[in-house]
Amino acid sequence: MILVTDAHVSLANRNHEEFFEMLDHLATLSEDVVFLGDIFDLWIGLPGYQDGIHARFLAWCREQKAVRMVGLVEGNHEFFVAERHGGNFSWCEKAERQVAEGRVLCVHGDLINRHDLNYLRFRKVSKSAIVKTLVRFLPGGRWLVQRLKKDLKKTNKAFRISLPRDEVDRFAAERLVGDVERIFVGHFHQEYSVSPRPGTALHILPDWFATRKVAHYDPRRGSLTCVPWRQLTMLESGT
Ligand SMILES: [Mn+2]
Repeated sequence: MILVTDAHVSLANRNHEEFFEMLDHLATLSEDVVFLGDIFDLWIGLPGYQDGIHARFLAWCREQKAVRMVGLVEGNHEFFVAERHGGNFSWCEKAERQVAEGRVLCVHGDLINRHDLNYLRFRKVSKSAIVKTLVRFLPGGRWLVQRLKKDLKKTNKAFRISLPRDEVDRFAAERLVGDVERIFVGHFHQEYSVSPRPGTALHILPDWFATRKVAHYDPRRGSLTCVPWRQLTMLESGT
């Protein structure tokens, strides 16, 4: 399977054309695809708040789920995607999903750091039904979205700079139990791996936004490679 995380695609970031170029390429491969969240810099899955790039992405997923597994875990920059657009994916989750017969856990990662109370509070409010209703029905909805963008920048900054290693290690130890032998995490924009027990590992994957890398994981062999997406063909022919 191919895992893509933290692409932070937006017209302003000028990375949408390359992102869709990558999707075209992924469609030529035989791999399942998991999007680990924050694929878009901002995606509010409500009528009137979506851009063409969101619709284009959904169309790709809808088409590709017929020939492969296409999954999405919402990131902290994505709102109401699971509940409004889940049908476009093989599966779409707000927080996490186990795949490969339960042996692989996919999470975005924004809930790992329990010490980041400001953020956890913000997440609760911004994803709540009340805010959803406000955004939908009040004329102030647009303003609220601008505010949301600012808050996202603020809440993300502090904990992105330093990886909360203790919290990540704790999460790995707590969740690498039972059938789960691998955990894939995005969100932190830096690579990190920890193995609390032999045969188990949690991997924080590189963000597509800065590195253009994706992860290739083979559940049968337990092998993980992170490469720039343009090298995926070589990887395919090499194995
Ligand atoms: Mn994130």
